Amino acid sequence: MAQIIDGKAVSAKVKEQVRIEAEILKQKGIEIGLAVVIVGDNPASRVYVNNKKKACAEVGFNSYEYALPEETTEAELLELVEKLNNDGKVNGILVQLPLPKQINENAIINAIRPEKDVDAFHPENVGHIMIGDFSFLPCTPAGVMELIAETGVDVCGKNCVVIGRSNIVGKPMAMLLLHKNGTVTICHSRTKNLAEICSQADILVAAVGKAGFVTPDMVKEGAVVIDVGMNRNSEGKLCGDVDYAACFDKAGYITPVPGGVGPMTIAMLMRNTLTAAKIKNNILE
Ligand code: BQF
Repeated sequence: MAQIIDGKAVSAKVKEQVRIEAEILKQKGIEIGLAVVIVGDNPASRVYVNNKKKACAEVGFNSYEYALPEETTEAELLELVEKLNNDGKVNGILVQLPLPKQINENAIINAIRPEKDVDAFHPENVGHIMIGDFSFLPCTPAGVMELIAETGVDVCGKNCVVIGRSNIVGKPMAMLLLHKNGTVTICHSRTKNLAEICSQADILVAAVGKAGFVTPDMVKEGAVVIDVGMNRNSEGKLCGDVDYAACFDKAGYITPVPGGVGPMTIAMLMRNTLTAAKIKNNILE
């Protein structure tokens, strides 16, 4: 029977640390600000943006929301990003993805000053992550590493399998596990023998985007199973990529959805924004 990894509890601990540090900076006259930009009215994006603003309030950051209409052009969004790049009150810039189809996401990501890129999506930060000399880690993979640490399982030498190869989760996730000396395999839609490869994982991270994708035959007895998925099932209920009920007895540790990786993503965004403020003010770690 698996032990449940409580992402809500771990995220609360991370946010409390951030809150304490932010309070100390405030006593020195340093306020921390996060700009949250949303384009259009995707309901899921609205929920995520609200979660980020709420977390800012909890840790004592100022948040500045910019809600732009669906028809916004790339030039208009670039103009806003440039304004935020030059705004001294803004330590971090978060542009909620996905963007409407007329806007090239890479063009926007490339325009964010790397020092304010709290999602760590800018190529300069991606490069730092690959080399291992980073200041910001991408929020979701960083949150997953915290959850793995919480289990007490040491990544060093373990078989780690990541399902999914997105720039936002799969690729940086593999890199962070590699930095901890895991033996890392990335599986994706073209992988042959996917189930067999997964079944050898001591640490399995699912970032596929398909409800119920991970079934018990893909889980090694006692494995750490991390579910990054955010799907709606046929009844409209939030669920991950892992068939949680079916895998529960076989896994050693498992994250629920909701209440697993999701809250950690938000907590790590708060940590990155704090880091951005510390770097700007020459407060070295
Ligand atoms: C929870 C996201 C897919 C695509 C773009 C808490 C969040 C979710 C769940 C949240 C996500 C997912 C975010 C829970 C932010 C995580 O209690 O389980 C928080 O707000 N997330 C995002 O900004 O963009 C996404 C998933």
